Amino acid sequence: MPRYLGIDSSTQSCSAIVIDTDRSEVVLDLSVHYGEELPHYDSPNGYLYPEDSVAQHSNPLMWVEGLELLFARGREAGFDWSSVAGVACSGQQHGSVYLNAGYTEATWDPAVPLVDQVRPLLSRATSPIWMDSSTTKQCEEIAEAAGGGERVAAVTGSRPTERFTGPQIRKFFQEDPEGYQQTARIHLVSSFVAFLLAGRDAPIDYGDGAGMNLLDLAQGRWSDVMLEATAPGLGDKLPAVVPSNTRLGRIAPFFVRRYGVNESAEVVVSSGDNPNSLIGMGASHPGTAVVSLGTSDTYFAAMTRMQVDPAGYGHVFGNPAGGFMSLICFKNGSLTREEMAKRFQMSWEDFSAAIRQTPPGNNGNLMLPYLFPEITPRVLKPELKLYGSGAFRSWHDSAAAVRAVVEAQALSMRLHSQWIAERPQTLLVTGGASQNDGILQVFADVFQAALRRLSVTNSAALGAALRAANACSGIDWDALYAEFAAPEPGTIQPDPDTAAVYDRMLVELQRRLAEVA
Ligand code: XUL
Repeated sequence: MPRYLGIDSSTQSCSAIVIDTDRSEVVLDLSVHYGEELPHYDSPNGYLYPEDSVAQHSNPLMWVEGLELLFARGREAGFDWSSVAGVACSGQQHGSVYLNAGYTEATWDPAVPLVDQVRPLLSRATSPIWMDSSTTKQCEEIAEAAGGGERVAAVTGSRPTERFTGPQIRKFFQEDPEGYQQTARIHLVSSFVAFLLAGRDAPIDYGDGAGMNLLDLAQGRWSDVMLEATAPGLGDKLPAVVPSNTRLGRIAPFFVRRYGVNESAEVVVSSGDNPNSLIGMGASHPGTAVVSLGTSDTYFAAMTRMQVDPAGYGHVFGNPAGGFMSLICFKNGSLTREEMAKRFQMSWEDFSAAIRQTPPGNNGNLMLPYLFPEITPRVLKPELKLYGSGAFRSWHDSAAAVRAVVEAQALSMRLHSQWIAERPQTLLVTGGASQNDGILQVFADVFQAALRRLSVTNSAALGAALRAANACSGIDWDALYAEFAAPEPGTIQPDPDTAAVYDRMLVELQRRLAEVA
């Protein structure tokens, strides 16, 4: 039975993809939007507090109900769940779920909705998620106790970071010591879903575990120093940490009885959405980097040897295919590009044309493109700052302004990914803006790398399905990528004549950033 299920429990929705490895086909692709389909959780976008709140939580029961709904939807659509041989999950990174000691006794009763069986097991009603940045104090305390931010980065792959699970756990321990005391198990969103599927305790993998500021990434085990710096008795509350291809055994009988899943279907350990996406985009080998041009822009790539960003912006996670991966997040992505298009009333065709009309290097015009506070590099007072000709600086040169925003974004991405030893020969691009040829040519020239577009849309769920196939049947990554994650035909080649221009511009950008960041 060569069918494998990947489930992604993400911020706004959860989704399921089933791949058939014999037919090289995706045979099921569905999703449940929390805000629309589970309105009783009062979370139109999947979280509970207003968008601009520093604290951000979700109701973990919404994730449980969403998961069951996926199985129900599949059955309603006539999908035969008994054809699935293995399942793996992906979860939004960093979010955490808190269970009391009752979790050890949990055996899901097929006659009762899962959500009603999980409710009494929660020791904390809500789950902090990756959008929460309320733990600056805890990050400072952890850094202090563990020998400084750089030391923490050297061990865990990231400096203490507000949204990461360790600082969030510390905050819970400080604000609700009794709740912390009653917590017997702390899961990540991803391992929580594996716990639901397996119906018994589930470990955390190196991919998602690295997003906690708790894992000794090089050693592949929880770091005693980090556990101690975070909260008392934390080691006992965390599941085991294991490689990303670990099989956890059969799916819980609950899913067999209620939805007709095959009783011998195996559950594979979960991972985070970014590590899963690395797989779903076929990018787990060093030399290929993924550039995702979305609401935020992200850059991620496999790395063979663990290295950390000396500037402290980038993160290192476990690569599910072995080794490590980098992840760098730039907050000023599409919304900042859109601001330019709006300001000059341009369509995306006009936007592309503006880039074509202007030369690489933009006649010396340069922009610092910070419409919003930026995390890479840290810019707290956002501003669109212009340097260059008078017409450009007074916003009278629309074509130059458009090129400037894209060049600055691409150059900043190159600059802030330089700490990764492997230079990419190929960039795989995805996300809304990857449809724009003008934008892509700038990225190819700035990086002096060939660009290929990816057509995969739900890379996290697909990556989970590919991980299930790899772990359960041993099909190797290259064979899976060729069938399910091949980039679109055609390559955008860099123009070698632009290399020197962008080398110079990179130095100029760095100089300007030093003035504001
Ligand atoms: C990564 C991060 C986000 C979430 C989104 O560090 O915070 O990409 O994983 O789900």
